[in-house]
Amino acid sequence: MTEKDSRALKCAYLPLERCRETYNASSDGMLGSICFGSSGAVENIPDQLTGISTPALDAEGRERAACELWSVDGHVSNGAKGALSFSYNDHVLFGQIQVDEADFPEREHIGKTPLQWAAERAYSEVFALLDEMEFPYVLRFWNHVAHINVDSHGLERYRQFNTGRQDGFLSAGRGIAGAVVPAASAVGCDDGPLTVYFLAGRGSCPVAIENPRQVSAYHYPAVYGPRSPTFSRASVADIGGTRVLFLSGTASIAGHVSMHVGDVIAQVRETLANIDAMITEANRMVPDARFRMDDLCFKVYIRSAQDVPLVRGELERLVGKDARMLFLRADICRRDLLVEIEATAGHPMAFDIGRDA
Ligand code: 3EB
Repeated sequence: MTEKDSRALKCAYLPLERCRETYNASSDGMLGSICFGSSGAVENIPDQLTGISTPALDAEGRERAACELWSVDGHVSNGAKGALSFSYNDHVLFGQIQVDEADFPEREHIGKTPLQWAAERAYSEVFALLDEMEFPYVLRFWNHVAHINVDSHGLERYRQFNTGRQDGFLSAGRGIAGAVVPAASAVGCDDGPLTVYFLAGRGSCPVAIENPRQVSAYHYPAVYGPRSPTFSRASVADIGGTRVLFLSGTASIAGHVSMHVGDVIAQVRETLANIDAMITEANRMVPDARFRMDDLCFKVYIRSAQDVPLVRGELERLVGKDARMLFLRADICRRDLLVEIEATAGHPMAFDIGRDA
């Protein structure tokens, strides 16, 4: 294995302006690029970027536009299939799909809501692509759902999404519980289409990690909706010889119960305790893995922009002053949660989101 191969997958979190430069300089190995900004900001971004109306936030909680870039050393191939676009090399495939619910008027007679249809369609298309391209293993899914906590058709929209997502898994013949379920996050955006983006691999199934402090999400009881969410707590993937940790969105949940309702600082502490437990579990499950809290690069979803200074301060206290964290303003999928944190580790990371950029 050459040094180059062993560093196959790279990530960058950059301000939008820096992202344009990076894109032009190194577009050859670019797998995919997501831009997080206000709905006004994401209307005016270059074509190569996927815009999501989930604004990034500076250290004072002001909205700004930032990008998440996934790339590899060397050449990638690009493709499109229906609403999906994707890029890949021999080891890894990045894809994204945006589905407009307006294209799925309600099928009242079979009782599927537009969002449920959109989610089912998005997941069916993703799995059909992965079968065709022979990338059998999803390493990580990211989902953004507009108005995620709003009720419509008698059900909260996150719960509608869960039903459609699970039907997408089932219709593709994919398992909906246990070690075959990918890591994921599902949070809000201000408006616009349902966005699903993902990384997939071939060669070996990622190791799925569950959290000993939490009930597996795919076993949540029915009080959280008619279908359980289909995600694992984390995954460890082998990508061209490199071990990469993908921590799913993690919140202040113990067992299956939301903890510290109304107290954002206590929610941050509970969330970090969950992340700590998953790092321990990942290192137990994967021989020779030595992931550490201070290796992680964090994405912090925060319901209220005014909580940024408090949450940032607490995370710096718990993880360290140099902790890399991108803050995004998003509704969390349970109304009683104020913050959700995801992270990755094990791959090179270009992090240029300044404290007061
Ligand atoms: C939780 O632990 C908080 O539906 O894909 C975290 C990660 C959460 C992923 C998803 C939801 C999802 O239940 C919410």
